[in-house]
Amino acid sequence: MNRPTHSHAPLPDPTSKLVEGWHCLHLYYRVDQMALNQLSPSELAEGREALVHLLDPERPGAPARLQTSVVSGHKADLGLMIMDSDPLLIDGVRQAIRASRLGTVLQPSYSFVSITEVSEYVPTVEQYGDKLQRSEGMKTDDPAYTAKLNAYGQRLPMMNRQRLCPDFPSWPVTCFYPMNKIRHPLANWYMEPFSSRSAMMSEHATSGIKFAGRVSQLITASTGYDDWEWGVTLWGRNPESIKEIVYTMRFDTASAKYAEFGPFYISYLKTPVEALDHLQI
Ligand code: 76R
Repeated sequence: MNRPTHSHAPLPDPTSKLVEGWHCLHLYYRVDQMALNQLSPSELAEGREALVHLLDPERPGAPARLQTSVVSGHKADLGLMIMDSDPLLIDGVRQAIRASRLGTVLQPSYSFVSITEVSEYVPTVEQYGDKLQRSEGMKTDDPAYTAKLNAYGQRLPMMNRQRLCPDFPSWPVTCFYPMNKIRHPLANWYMEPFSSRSAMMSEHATSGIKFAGRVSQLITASTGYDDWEWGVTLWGRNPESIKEIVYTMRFDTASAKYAEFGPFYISYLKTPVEALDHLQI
């Protein structure tokens, strides 16, 4: 973007919205059985109804994206993934849960705050062309080269839209975990030149593309927003693909040498009604 830099130029209006893309919040809750036991049947019914409405992604005023899942293991019972251009609309869901009849029942166990981004390693059309010449030895006068370049140029705006304002897949299994690129004296990602980081991310992308149709990934950025640098959300067509992609990527140099990971949450997509039924609320 070309913004005038002389001192009299007006600055953009202060805003909590991003110039492009969305805010993202992953929320995890554990059911407190003691609190649940204390609700009367009518309070419980009221709480259930309010929550089902609140978590309905189609209700008026709902955040742009809202997905509910039930979590395996003791880390959590209920998982929510929420996205919107307005961070306070997202946070409103969290506050409404807390303030509802089920607010004492659903105890927060983990959260992760991030924003969408187009990674600096997504090649521009020009960089993609350079890559075809360098690594695939294609010549610029080859019609196949022009065809590939045009196809990429056509796909790129859609791909970037999906990175910034993603549709959530409805595949049954989802996995979330935060990660960093390490800053160890012997393996410091941030001391590597862009060219070598870019080459490693290209290797990473190549290994990821093999999972097309089985795993859908969304990388959200959290440097400055949460305790890790990225959040990784995966949706799997089946459960084994999640294990397979995470295992396979451990061998990419970008992961093998430079990545460290936080807690993993594996969960199964459900409608709010199904999720509450499953949690026996
Ligand atoms: O966005 C794109 O699809 C372009 C290529 C690409 C980038 C730039 C890409 C492709 N990733 C990118 C960036 Mn990824 N990714 C992860 C993990 O478990 C691990 O070892 C790592 C966790 C998975 C499973 C995964 C999957 N990726 C990133 C970044 C940001 C780095 C930065 O900006 O500095 C991280 C942290 C990260 C981590 N990645 C893909 C995948 C898959 C499946 C693909 C192929 C997507 C496709 O084109 O279909």
